[in-house]
Amino acid sequence: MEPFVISTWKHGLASNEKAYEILKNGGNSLDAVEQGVKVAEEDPNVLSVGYGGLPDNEGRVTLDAAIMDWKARIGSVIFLEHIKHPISVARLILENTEHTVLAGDGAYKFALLNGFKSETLLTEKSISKYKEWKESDSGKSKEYHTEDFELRPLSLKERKKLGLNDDGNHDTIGMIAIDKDGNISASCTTSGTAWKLHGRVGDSPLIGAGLYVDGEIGGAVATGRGEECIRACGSFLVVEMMRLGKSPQEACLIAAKRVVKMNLLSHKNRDSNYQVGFIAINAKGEYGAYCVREGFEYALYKDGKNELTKSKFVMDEDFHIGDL
Ligand code: SD4
Repeated sequence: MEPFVISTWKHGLASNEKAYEILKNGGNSLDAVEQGVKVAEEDPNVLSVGYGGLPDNEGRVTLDAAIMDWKARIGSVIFLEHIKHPISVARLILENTEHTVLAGDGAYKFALLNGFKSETLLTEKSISKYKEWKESDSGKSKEYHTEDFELRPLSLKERKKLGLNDDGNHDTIGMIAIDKDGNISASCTTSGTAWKLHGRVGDSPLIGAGLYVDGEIGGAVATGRGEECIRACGSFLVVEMMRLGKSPQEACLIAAKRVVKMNLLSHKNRDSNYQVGFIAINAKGEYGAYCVREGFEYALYKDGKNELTKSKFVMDEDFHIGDL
């Protein structure tokens, strides 16, 4: 099998570089997806992952991460503070414990016992953004995207004209890799929604929501508003659709439509202006992606090329709720 890797958003490009290097040198997909997303975790300019990630409403950076391999091994950390690489703590849970999930203080103590350092994850930039939010007194959590991100994105030309930055560092980094033996693993890691209620957990560390792998079928990961993905058991749904013979792209489309449907069903008092995106790989080595509305991009490193592609989306102008 020719190995390759796919990940979410523009910050996936740098993470793919690391993962692909491992795959190309004969490494396995589990190492690739752990080492790959660590690149985003340690980048202070990625405002939604690890170090530099934006804090919750109490000014605390609380991290969620999970990893799963083709042997159905799982590691997940929920609401972890002060640890720069939550994905590696998740990996240790997968390798060295009988458990699948550790949360909060327990996860933190487990990390310290295993040699991780306690660090401040706030940066000057994240502190200043937190202060701005506090002063704005909006009192609402926010799906944080880079300044250039809009739910209806501006064209590149328009962005350039407005002088908006183009670093594209939005959202969770989620990654799926298939190695030379055809084995699939997936990972995701995030600081979650900016200014979230203290204690809020998104989809990323929840197996079946933020990610899922069945070694015989394929793997999927999700990004976007965790609440909506959780409602639909998004990543599990993608894998189950592939089990029924759908291509990764078709499976991601079905999951994106399910997200929309479940959001509508539950929408009372809830903002419906959200994004959720899925990426997937099947065991044959095919890949696909789909999202709820325009704006989601994924990074694919395949056949020697690492490229960013705009995902297809459900809600275009022809969208009718009756189609779901
Ligand atoms: C969460 N899915 O915590 C993650 C973060 C994300 O846009 O991707 N936000 O809900």
